[in-house]
Amino acid sequence: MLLRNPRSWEIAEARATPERVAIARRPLIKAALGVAATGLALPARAQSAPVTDPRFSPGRAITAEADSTTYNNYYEFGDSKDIVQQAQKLPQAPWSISLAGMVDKPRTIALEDLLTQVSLEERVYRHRCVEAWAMTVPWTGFPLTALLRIAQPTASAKYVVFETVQDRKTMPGLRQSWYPWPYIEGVTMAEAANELPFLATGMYGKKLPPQDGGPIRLLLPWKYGFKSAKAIIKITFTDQRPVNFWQAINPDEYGFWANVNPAVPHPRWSQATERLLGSDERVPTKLFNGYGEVVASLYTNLTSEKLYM
Ligand SMILES: Nc1nc2c(c(=O)[nH]1)N[C@H]1C(S)=C(S)[C@@H](COP(=O)(O)O)O[C@H]1N2
Ligand SMILES: [Mo]
Repeated sequence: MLLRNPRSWEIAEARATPERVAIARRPLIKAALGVAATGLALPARAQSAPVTDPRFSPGRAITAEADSTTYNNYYEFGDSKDIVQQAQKLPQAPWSISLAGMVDKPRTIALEDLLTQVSLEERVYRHRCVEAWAMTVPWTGFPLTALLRIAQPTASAKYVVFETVQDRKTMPGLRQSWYPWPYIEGVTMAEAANELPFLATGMYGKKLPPQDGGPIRLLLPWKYGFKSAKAIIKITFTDQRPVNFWQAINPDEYGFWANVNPAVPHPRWSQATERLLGSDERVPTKLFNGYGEVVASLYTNLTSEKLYM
């Protein structure tokens, strides 16, 4: 685990650690005490479960797995929230990802090979959909920065573009030809190099289920949820700003940056509050979804851009 100075958005762990994660960590604490008491050294890799990084304590309760894994946005499977059953049909293996465009060596890498080159960790992130529902989920995966080290983008690359699989056999939504398939999303290289972007292969300590983007999806927790593309098969480095899926559909309502901001309403609804999946409680939405301390500096010189839609 990386050690860094705590930031002000990291609240005291004792207060913030959700029960599930706290329980998961207990054997580790015991193991550490065991070392102190007996003087026995534990093998360095004594525990194989990913280490939970306390810096990503969410400050709110974790959404019940039964809620976050049954209420989904995944237009390839249809435009309802109830796509779980259909999504089970999407094959999850074998899976590979193309590293394309402005990289030292364009190539396709098997997901299992990619996973031998990164170390998995657990992060609890808040997720805020542009539709104003929100969830809090423990994800397993690795930081996008680890993928950047593997892909080796060239100095000309300015953007990273993520592309979702198009599986015509299992994804009925692809037949709706007015949508600009494939689903693509993108961020700037500066955003990609930030510590928050995360590639998830698991949630709640289990394999990432297909309805939530299995076998591998992006998470950009300070941006509206549509930026967090699912089922990624291609990552392209380019000097051209991509037109993402929702921006292509409706550029008056959805843009490239899509940073969460409660003060900037969607043209058709307020973004001031959000509804927590499960309890349906409404809570105030925060600028950058509460991650401003980590990401706000990315935007200080971009005042002429539409950063919040
Ligand atoms: N490929 C793909 N990725 C996608 C979407 C989608 O329709 N297709 N929906 C996005 C939206 S709008 C949200 S809010 C999140 C929802 O993730 P979840 O279903 O795991 O909660 O996925 C995002 N990623
Ligand atoms: Mo969303």
